Amino acid sequence: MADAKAQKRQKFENVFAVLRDELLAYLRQEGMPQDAVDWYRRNLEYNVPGGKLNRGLSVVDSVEILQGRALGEDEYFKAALLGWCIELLQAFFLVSDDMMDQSVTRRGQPCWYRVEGVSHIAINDSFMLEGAIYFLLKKHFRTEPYYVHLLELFHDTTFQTELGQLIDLITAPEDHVDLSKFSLEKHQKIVIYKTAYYSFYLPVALSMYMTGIPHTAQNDPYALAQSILIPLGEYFQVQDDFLDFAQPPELLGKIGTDIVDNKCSWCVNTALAIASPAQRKVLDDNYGRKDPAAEARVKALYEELGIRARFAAYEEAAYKRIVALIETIPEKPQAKAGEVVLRREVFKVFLDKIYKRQK
Ligand code: GPP
Ligand code: MG
Ligand code: MG
Ligand code: MG
Repeated sequence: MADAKAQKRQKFENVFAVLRDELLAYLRQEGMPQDAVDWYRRNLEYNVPGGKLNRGLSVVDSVEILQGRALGEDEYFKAALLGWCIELLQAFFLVSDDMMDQSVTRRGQPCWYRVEGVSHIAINDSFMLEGAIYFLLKKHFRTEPYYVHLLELFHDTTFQTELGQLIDLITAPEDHVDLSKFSLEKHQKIVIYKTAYYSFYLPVALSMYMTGIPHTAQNDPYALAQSILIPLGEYFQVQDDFLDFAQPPELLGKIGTDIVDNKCSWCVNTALAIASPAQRKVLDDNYGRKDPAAEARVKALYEELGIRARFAAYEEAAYKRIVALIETIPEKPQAKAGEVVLRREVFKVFLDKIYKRQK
């Protein structure tokens, strides 16, 4: 079982090496100097493959489930390529997010902008991770009837994520802490836009376009998929917020910055809803301060308020709610010969990957 999982990951990772080499060959073909080729290789290798690969692998899983059979070689390569395009998008976001959040570590190593000699070049490096997506899509999908859908999906999702990042950042000014501006409604908006679209809707929608699921005015399986995947993504980002506070960095692979960064996180919103006036004062005085002692006081208050138990209750309720949403899809969908239709399994597999995750 564990072996099958490792093999699956290895097979997927092998595709990355092919794509990396195609990108580097393009730089050489353009006559870029060797140090530029080496730099791009290091950017790609440092930032793209080292994560959990949930998003990328879920394109492959979803295409397999929708087709209801093992994929042929070319089909596998294309699904994996789309998966790697999401991982490139994610790398583009994370390299720049870590600069904006002034984070220290990511995936168990220093954030890219903190690597010796990189610094602000990381801004351009993040753009070049994004550029890789469109280079690869053009090279491999240009003649497919769904090419324009892929482009639109990546463009729309990127813009949605940037909107989410904008509200995440302006709700967390560095120089002015005002907890009365936070609310769970605002939090929900932030997390849906900054995380749910690109992490959950995007991989499934890509697999639906690739398998040719049609999209008509009377029947819109893409809207149905979205109605499940957005709540799933919301749940995932609440986990991210909780783990930022609760999980030791050695296990999480990154050092949490939400308290110091004055973020409108699920934890602070939950604390605000239940704090006594005295506890509220502790939050007002210590949240969003660049001071480890103040951060420790906020963490101690979270413990006192039982944020861990609140999160456990949230997680159970979210799981049940999402299972019920998944059950709105017919258990045995009627498909005509050769027609691909949406299946519960796509969503179940995705939910099971993140339920009670530790990192
Ligand atoms: C996660 O927020 C959101 C993103 C990584 C999207 C960033 C979007 C951009 C347009 C740059 P987070 O800061 O909570 O993530 P983490 O905890 O991994 O730093
Ligand atoms: Mg952020
Ligand atoms: Mg961050
Ligand atoms: Mg976070």
